[in-house]
Amino acid sequence: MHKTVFITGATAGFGKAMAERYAHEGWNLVLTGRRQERLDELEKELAPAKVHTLCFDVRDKQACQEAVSSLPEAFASIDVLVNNAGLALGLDPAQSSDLSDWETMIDTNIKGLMYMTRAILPGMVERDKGHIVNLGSVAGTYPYPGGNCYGGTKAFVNHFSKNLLADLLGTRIRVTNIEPGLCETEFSVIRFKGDKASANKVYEGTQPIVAEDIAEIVYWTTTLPPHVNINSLEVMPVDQAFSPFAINRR
Ligand code: NDP
Ligand code: 8X3
Repeated sequence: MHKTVFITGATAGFGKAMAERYAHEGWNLVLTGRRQERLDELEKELAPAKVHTLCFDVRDKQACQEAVSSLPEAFASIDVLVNNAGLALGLDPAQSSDLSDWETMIDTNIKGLMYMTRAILPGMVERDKGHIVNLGSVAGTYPYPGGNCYGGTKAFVNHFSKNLLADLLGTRIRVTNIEPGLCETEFSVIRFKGDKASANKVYEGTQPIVAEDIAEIVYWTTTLPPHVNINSLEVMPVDQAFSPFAINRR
């Protein structure tokens, strides 16, 4: 019996690499994103893997619910949900950030993740089987200038993940929050709104994590013996570390 993984945001970055990883291991895949042409391309690339694509915006509560209830029987028993769809917008200080960017991050990273979880979790509880993997971030633990709302959304993901575990005690359902640091995907191009020069600077002269690294880690957390739960996993490139507190001197 094939297992089924449901990955949100599979059209790029971590989500696409995870789709490739799980397909390689013979899983059935439900892949989502807002760009149908990319989903179609990915489905072709992953053949002969069994793939079901769903094109919708995770900010749309009804679309999330309908996507899950529309699943054909072969894909309806989800073993792993990866809440990966998400983004950062802007790196301006809070006082001059664009409020609509904040709303988009909250609607996607927090509310979208909640909608998908709420749509899929009852089935997992009924089957007493399942694993929810959330994409948090080091930004959810460590503040940095310009991280403001993005970091806030990922702090939510961290605490929401742990609170899910509290509710799910007594079931066989696992919950994991993956917290990556510097990773090269389309993330920075989106953050800088298409400004590729600024995006490239983020990774210049260093060796960031790549999407395949995260895919491997996520795959590993979901294939450990069923009595083992990785609560959270923080991962940074060797080329990234911490700074002392910043102090203003007058
Ligand atoms: P990418 O920009 O490469 O991919 C983001 C994916 O999310 C795309 O497939 C995009 O699909 C999807 N997505 C974004 N908004 C929506 C939406 N409203 N509805 C549906 N899908 C959406 O970024 P990453 O792969 O790097 O990011 C994946 C996750 O990892 C995010 O949650 C991010 O915050 C987190 N993360 C990233 C890090 C990094 O440095 N790269 C580090 C730590 C965490 P489409 O546009 O087709 O809808
Ligand atoms: C992405 C990592 O440090 O750019 O979540 O916020 S960071």
